[in-house]
Amino acid sequence: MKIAFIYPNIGRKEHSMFLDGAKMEPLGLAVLAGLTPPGTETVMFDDRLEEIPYDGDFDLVAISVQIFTARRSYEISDEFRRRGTTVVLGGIHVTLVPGEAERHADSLVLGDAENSWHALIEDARSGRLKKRYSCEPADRPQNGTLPRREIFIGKRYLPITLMQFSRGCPNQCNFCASSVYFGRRHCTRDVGSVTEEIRAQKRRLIFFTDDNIVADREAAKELFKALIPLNIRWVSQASMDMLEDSELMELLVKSGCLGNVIGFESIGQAGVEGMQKDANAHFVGDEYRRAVAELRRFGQQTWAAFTVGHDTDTVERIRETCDFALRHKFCFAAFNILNPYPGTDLYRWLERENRLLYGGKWWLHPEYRFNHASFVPKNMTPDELTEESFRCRQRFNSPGSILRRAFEPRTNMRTPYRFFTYLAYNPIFRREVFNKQGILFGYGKG
Ligand code: B12
Repeated sequence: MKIAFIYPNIGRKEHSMFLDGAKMEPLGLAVLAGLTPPGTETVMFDDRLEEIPYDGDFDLVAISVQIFTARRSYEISDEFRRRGTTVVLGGIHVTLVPGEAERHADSLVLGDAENSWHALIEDARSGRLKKRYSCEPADRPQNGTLPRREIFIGKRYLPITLMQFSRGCPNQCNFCASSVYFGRRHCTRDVGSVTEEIRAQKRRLIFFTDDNIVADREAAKELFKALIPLNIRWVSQASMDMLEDSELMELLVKSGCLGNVIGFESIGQAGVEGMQKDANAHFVGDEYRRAVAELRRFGQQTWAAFTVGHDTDTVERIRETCDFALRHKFCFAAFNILNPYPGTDLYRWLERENRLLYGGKWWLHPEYRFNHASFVPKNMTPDELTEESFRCRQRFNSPGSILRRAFEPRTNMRTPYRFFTYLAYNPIFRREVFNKQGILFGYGKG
């Protein structure tokens, strides 16, 4: 049996074959390949980097779908099915809107694949594929197997290894798709399996793609202790309440953490309360001064993530958010337009208030463009929200800003390695700002 795994693109710029720019390895597909029983041939195609071979001789095509790639995923699956190839769709978006996805697939996998992938392959082999395979989020991500990274060989990815220690996050932020997918569950892998995985690959720079690597503080401490002798450098995502535990922070630093994506989201108390971001509640009162000072003391090269467009935001407030990020010289920052993902409280709230644009299905709409407002904000027009958030990205990632932030002594200038990382990755993210802004979803054909 031969399975083709596919990671779809968001869309592409007009007159361009692919969305150029540096790409990271799609970990989920290597995990799926690792879960695949022996004796099954697996290949992977990354739509961001290469053509999809629709005429390939595959028994099964397995596509990973996120909301931003849904339109393109359906184009690809429709084209394969038109040619008679069986397609299975899985991933977070499929799980949140199965009724939509099933129109484009022979079979759906809802939830994590760990407990259903074997059964699906057996059924496919014997010609008894079911319409749906549902399973709860895995108790032990990867079920003790290791991702099969051979599927990435020959593709040009950034030299950083993606890996996972835990899945889920106990916080229930009202806009977050992950918290709907996982419920309030958070589960971890065995630490021994993680260290084995690190040793089994060559790179020393790891991106733990956890939703919140410090969600279970004791488990995180166990992991960090085990990482110390491995002498790696790593980044991940974490909530700022980790700063309440100094032992955790000291171990995090010793284990080689360069910094984390931290959801600051909003610089005002009312904004944080409105979105139910409990992890920030203790820190937002002084406009995050203590949090930023602590992060610096620990040498953290923070990627500050903001969401803009909340009911508490105005145009002025969004500008202040950017000023805040520039003032604190974060290593990186994201100014994401708040996006109503189906299944979230935010989506239901905006739907009730009749504020969703594009018929409520912006991710499928032929005119919706990446990084554009998909709902009517309370205190500005949708266009103002689109423009202001783009302006934040332009200001924060301007050459002058990159230079000014470079010389922050306790973070970017702490060691030559950190300085190099800063200088290597900032231009990449600057390019991404312009490459992706305003592209349409999908290619408009298979
Ligand atoms: C790492 C990551 C990134 C990396 C991408 C790395 C890469 N390879 O390119 C970076 C930082 C670049 C990134 C960017 C973005 N991301 Co992102 N990202 C993640 C994150 C944190 C982890 C994904 C991961 O590696 N998971 C680990 C693997 C093992 O799990 P998995 O892929 O989910 O696969 C498992 C199951 O889902 C299932 N499965 C998945 N696919 C398939 C397919 C089949 C056939 C089957 C059977 C099963 C199956 O089985 C797997 C094993 O159990 C997720 C959060 C999350 N929890 O998913 C957000 C997440 C996927 N990202 C999200 C978003 C919004 C974005 C951005 C659009 C942000 C922005 N505004 O710019 C961008 C654009 C993404 C793009 N396509 O270009 C959203 C998507 C929302 C949604 N409803 O789909 C998420 C869910 C975050 C969130 N909290 O809402 N992201």
